[in-house]
Amino acid sequence: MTPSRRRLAVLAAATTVALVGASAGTAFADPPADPPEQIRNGDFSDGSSPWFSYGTNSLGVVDGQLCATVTGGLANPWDAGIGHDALPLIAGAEYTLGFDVTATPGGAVTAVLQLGSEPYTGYYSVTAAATPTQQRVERTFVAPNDDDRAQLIFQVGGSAEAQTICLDNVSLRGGNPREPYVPDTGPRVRVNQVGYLPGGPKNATIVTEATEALPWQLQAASGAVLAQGTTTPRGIDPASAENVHSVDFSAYRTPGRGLTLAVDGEISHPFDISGTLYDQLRSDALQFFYIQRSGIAIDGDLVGEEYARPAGHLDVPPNQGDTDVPCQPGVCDYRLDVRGGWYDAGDHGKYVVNGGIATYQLLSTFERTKNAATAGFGAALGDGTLRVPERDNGVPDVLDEARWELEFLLRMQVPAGNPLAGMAHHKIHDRNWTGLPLQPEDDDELRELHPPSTAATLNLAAVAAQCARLFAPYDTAFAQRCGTAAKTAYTAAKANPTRYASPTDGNGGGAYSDDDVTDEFYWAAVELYLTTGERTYLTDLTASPHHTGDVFDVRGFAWPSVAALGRLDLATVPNGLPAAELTRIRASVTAAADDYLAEIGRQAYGLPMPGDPGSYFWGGNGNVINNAIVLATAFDLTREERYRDGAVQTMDYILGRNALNISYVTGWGEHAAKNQHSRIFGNQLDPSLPNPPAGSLAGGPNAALQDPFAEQLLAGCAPMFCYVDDIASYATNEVAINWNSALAWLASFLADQGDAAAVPAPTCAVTYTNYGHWQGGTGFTAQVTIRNTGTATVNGWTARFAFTGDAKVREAWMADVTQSGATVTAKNESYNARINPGGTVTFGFNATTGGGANPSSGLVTVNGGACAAS
Ligand code: 9MR
Ligand code: 9MR
Repeated sequence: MTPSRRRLAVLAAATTVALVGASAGTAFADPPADPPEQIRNGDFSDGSSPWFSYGTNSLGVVDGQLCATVTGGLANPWDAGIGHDALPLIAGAEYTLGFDVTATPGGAVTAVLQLGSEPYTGYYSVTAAATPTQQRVERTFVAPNDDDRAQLIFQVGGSAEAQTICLDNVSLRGGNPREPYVPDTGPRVRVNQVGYLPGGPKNATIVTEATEALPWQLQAASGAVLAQGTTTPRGIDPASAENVHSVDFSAYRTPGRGLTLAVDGEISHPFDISGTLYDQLRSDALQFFYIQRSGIAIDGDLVGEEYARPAGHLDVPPNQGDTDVPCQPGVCDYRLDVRGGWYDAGDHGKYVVNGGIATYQLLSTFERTKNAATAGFGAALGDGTLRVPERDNGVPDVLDEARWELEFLLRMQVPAGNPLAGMAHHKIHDRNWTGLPLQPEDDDELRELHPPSTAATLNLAAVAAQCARLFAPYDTAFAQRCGTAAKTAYTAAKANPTRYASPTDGNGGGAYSDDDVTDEFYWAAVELYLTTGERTYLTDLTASPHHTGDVFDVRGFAWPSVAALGRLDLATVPNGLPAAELTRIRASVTAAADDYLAEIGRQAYGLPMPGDPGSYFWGGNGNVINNAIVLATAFDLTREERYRDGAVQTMDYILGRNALNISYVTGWGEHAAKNQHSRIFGNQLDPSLPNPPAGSLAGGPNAALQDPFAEQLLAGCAPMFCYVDDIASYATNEVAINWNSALAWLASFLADQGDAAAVPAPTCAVTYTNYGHWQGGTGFTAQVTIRNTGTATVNGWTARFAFTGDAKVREAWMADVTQSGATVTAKNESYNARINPGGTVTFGFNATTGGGANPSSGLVTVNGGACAAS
């Protein structure tokens, strides 16, 4: 029996029980005079959200009513339904359920209040004989159980004929006034529960009534006092509406474990001071992607048996996808094999726009290792560093992981010979929303391709272009496939520049609509330019308003606003822009970073995000981290420590220095989120399932309260409190690939900082001279000169740099040169090991290339230290 059949059989039995068990008028408590409304958007004035359907052919608002069409001849009433989740029921309290209903031509509609997951225990139900003439049904009953997340389903299946069913003015009033929800915020001293880097900033926030400075003590695990001082009163923090003080104990730099901060009679959660805090977070955050993979069995030997599961969506029943997927009716007449990729989030949908930014950030995590002085050419991200099936294949594992999604994104491209060839379908997902929990292999919904969109096409163009340059050293055929797809997509997007995904196409999957794709055009042009060096992309990117516009919003960037991705890459990936242009672009990154630092200074919790409700939105943790990525990039560009400090402080917020005293990353910190909304990691609903794996980031506080659970629980919350670690709250507490990709990038940066010691002044300067391409363009000759600008004699040297694309050293002189991937390592010969202060050595090489941009390397290190370019 498939899980959904099991669920429906139980539901049928429960319905009968509920009809017998519930009767009106036996209230145990006096109903309040004005009983509260529990249903959200019951008059559908706000579209169809948060309503959903299953087993129907369509769901939408028509003339102000919520209407669904249902196929005739479904075996059971419960084979199709329209529903609302997260209704709070209080045992013994009285409720009135009311709704207007029509059915055309006419049939039974049963409203069932039930447990929202297996065994779908029924609490109450009522059946209406619905006709084309609207009738109002209203019943009063007493709830038999407590349930914070009850589900209301209108069962609309089982008629012999197809039906159109419409609902209006759905209402569930009743319940005693609820106790206001008071989250457990633990000790009033808020710290980064994971810890602090020895040489980095160390800040904490204290919630207190006190208005005068208070003494603080940093304590060892033994209780011994390691440092002390006084707090800085900060007044009422607008984001949390609490009176707070801050503490800066940065001056204490000694590594230790289990430290605490004591202030105002409270002791913080324990934390470490260590230079290796983030090494494991880097791999945990990246490991999330393997566990989210579609179309492959997850291997328990790699990630632990609790996360092992069969492959999802390979057309093994009851799955209906993803190897031969039709379009939504009327959208196309072909079918595509779109297997693979990652599940986007807590749902089983796969969306090209969000897959785009997530893939970009994994690829960028890798690309940074070629251009950032602290990233050491990627040893920590190399082959064999992650627990993925492709480990030990000679390709860095983070690239293997990104490729899993890249292959899916390429499959979403409309094949040649079809209308809109070269564009990418916006998304593929279930026709109807499924319930929670649900393992991918158990999903029996029809999967459909949604119309191609310009935004999706440009996401494909951008990341396929990145793919082309980054995979070139490892897999020429794949890199070329990416390069061709990128160009084809870009051309198709230019021919179809305004095909927007519909904001109302959101049943069974997220809409991911976006009606401004100028930023996607800019990003794609940048990536294509960086990869190919071709003038046509340079012309386009230069003409974009985003090339000179302010792309670094104070509230961060995310999937709908990607101009920042282009700007960051122009600033960091070597390219042929004129020096003055590069200077301007890099200055725009540092200017944005300065703004974020100023914001960090204003926020008592030290995050780079303003404190108003508009700054706390769906997935805001991703935007907060993306602002830290701008700070980190500013550090990579300038090596100015204040930018690194800003990135560290942002992580403090994510890992516990916040009003809820919670780490938003599963498994990290004393008190961490663990019930994120996910069909796979449904432990809160089914204890036999795991929680999300360590390293899973929650979306975070969302003052707009966009799911019914958060809305009923958190009404009136101050912005930073608008979060609940409950699986029902998808608008505050989901996992998603684009948030985890941001976390992975930042964790990797922080891991690279080690102790965060003072940045050493360079003791070398290099000149990298490319003498130009040979005739026929098959290669080039280059020379590197290293000058010792320090005061000590260098005795033996190893220089490193990386090519941007496919270049391969063929032969070298005056150094012993080897190459791994794009990274070139040059060691001195016996005769030129010594470089006196002020002296120089030079080596040269011939390299072959199949084409593409071939700018001078942006970073050369000597004996591990970054050299100044000269
Ligand atoms: O699980 C879905 C989550 O991934 C989405 O972010 C969210 C908004 O689109 O919707 C969730 O699905 C819910 C649906 O919208 C309404 N019915 C219940 C679904 C699960 O809670
Ligand atoms: O991250 C998305 C957020 O920016 C939107 O406001 C929200 C509502 O449209 O959707 C979020 O994305 C969800 C997607 O629609 C469906 N899969 C889960 C995503 C994360 O919640």
